[in-house]
Amino acid sequence: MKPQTLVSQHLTEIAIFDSRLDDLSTLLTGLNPGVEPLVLHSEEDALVQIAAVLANRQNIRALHLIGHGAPGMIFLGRSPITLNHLTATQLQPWKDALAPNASILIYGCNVAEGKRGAAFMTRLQYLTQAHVAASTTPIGNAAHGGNWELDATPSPHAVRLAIQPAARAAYSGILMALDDLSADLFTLNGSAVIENEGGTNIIRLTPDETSQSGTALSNSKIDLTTDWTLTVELAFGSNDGGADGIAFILHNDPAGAFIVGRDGGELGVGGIQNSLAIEFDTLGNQDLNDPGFDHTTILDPEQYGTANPTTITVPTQLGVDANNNPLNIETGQYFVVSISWNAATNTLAYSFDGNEFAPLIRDLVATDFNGATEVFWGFGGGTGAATNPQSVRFLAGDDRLIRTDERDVIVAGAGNDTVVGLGGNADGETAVVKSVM
Ligand SMILES: [Ca+2]
Ligand SMILES: [Ca+2]
Ligand SMILES: [Ca+2]
Repeated sequence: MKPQTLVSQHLTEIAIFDSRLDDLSTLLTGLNPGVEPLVLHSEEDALVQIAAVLANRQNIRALHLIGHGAPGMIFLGRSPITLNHLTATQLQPWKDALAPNASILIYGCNVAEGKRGAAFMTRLQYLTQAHVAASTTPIGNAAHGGNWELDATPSPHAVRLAIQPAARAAYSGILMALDDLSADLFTLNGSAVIENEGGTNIIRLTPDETSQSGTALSNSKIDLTTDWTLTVELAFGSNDGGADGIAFILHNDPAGAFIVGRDGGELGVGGIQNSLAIEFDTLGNQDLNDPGFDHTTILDPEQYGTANPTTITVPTQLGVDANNNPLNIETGQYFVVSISWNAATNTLAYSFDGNEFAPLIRDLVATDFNGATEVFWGFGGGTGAATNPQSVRFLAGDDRLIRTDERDVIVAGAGNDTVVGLGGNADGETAVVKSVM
């Protein structure tokens, strides 16, 4: 036997951390002796980084993945690893480096939860031939509802945590991705992805690239026979010369949550049927009769590309700046947007950064939704020749956002990916409205 073979047969473990974890030093210093730490760069693809580290390695006994989680996904590096990323090609370096009967332990909240989580586990196990363990519940500090038990595993003896008990007890954070909100709520289409931004997970509707369109659409419908209020935060990028903006949409398109509209000035919602939108528009399109300043209007996305006007209410500036000029919203900051529906008076009202606009009073069910009293809701974004990164963020711990009953996560990747055949949407269930304010 050659000496280098003896060296390579030294069994080892690698703990791979997402750099954005709170209190990371507690976890790093609390590793078992002999476990190699690797902290991933947040701006680079995790699978590429892990493959580089595993290249030419053999007999790795355990890989520990530590990052924020949600059902069927773990947030490592630039974007989350979801079922769509688990391919034989991507995981060949893992398979080559792992020892027989090796373990992959995933420390992220709820990664193994539900059908989506189970499918993620099964595919990872199949492609790596390792024992895979993860949790169906939150991981982390007990005060936040967490623990450190990886309860989902086919082989409990293979679950040997890399982080020592004292460090687990001392860890203050929780490895939850989304404040129990957006992953369960939305299907992401087109360019939309979930990204971690300074420790908070947000939906990036468009990257800062040309000709993008993305939507985040609810998996459950919202009921127009009840009153509701939605409150979210929107950001439009920081290039005033950029474009095109974000639209809130309500719709009853036959494609349900699995649709993205046209890009550019149509804000990712153009062409979605049986729909109504509120736009926050950062580019004056002459062909759409836009004013030259950043503006808002309620409009009909079906009318884009027709001879009819899209606008229903008069386009209005979103606020005023210190010089009493129309407010520029391409400042990089998040603005609070609140949208409410009064069923008795058929009134759709909304505010942006505290400014209220002319409400729309009309029978949306008959006029816009082809008779449907329950419709999908969500957000679209578009870029054209001019670009900006455009994002939706949810107010942490704020239950003014409409909540639904528990859902499988459905996340489509960039482009026109087919959503993996898991979970259901458009099953006719009604969103449960909590704490309407
Ligand atoms: Ca602009
Ligand atoms: Ca526009
Ligand atoms: Ca602007």
